Amino acid sequence: VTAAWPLPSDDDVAFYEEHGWWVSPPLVPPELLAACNEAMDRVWSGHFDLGEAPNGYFNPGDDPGAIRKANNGWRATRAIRDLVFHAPIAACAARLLQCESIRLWEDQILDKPTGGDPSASVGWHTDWTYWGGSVAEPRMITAWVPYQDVNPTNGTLQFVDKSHRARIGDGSDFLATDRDAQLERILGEGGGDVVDVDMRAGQVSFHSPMLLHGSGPNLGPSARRATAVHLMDGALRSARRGETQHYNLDLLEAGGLRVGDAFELDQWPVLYPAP
Ligand SMILES: O=C(O)CCC(=O)C(=O)O
Repeated sequence: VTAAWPLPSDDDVAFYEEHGWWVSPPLVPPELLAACNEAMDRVWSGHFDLGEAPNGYFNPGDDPGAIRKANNGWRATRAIRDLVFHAPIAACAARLLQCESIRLWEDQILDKPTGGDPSASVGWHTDWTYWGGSVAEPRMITAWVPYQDVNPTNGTLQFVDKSHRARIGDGSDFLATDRDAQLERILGEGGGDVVDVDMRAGQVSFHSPMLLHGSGPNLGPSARRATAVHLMDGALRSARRGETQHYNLDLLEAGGLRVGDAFELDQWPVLYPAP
């Protein structure tokens, strides 16, 4: 069976393993991105067409220059749900992670207002900093889906190339705004190669949970919007380690599973093989 979209080739998988990231050809149709854009407007105004508020949604009165972010938009609106379930995304993730099945871990909807405010930036961090206390292994991957073209001007995603091999943990902070100083603190003298991902709307970038990444302020003409679809190997087991746990661990136990079990509840739907 040939897929209706281009899956990562063996060379692409090797690139992902070496660099810790990979950018796909166009995978998401413009109509779906337009629907997500409208859905994000509705979420920020407090309207959830699937009935459930995402967690941490923006409140009117919050700093208008700062980044707006909410988790699990797929439970709040049909359009974001369609994006999270868009089959090519999880199919590419399965190829890159080389696993049999993919489940959703969570999504994040992200809106970076224009105006250049440093509080719209995203500090350097690894996703593992936030997830590693709750899962057994880093068999996870993020698919980042911008709703419009992205470039260094409008605050595209930035990766420290190959940093997934460096096991960087300390100093990772999504909320940091002193990004240059932060990067120096984390990487020390030698520094690292920062890659600004330049993408056309419809492309998807994938990164390892161990890869250091962040994004700068938005100096473009309009908001820079994206959904990060955080995915895991469907067989990944939960664990409890260190001091901080992700809220998914509480949800797993509240759903009647035990720490050590895989995340086999509707909260974490199987996205590949496509349902
Ligand atoms: O949208 C951004 O700038 C940050 C996204 C991010 O941190 C992620 O996708 O893991």
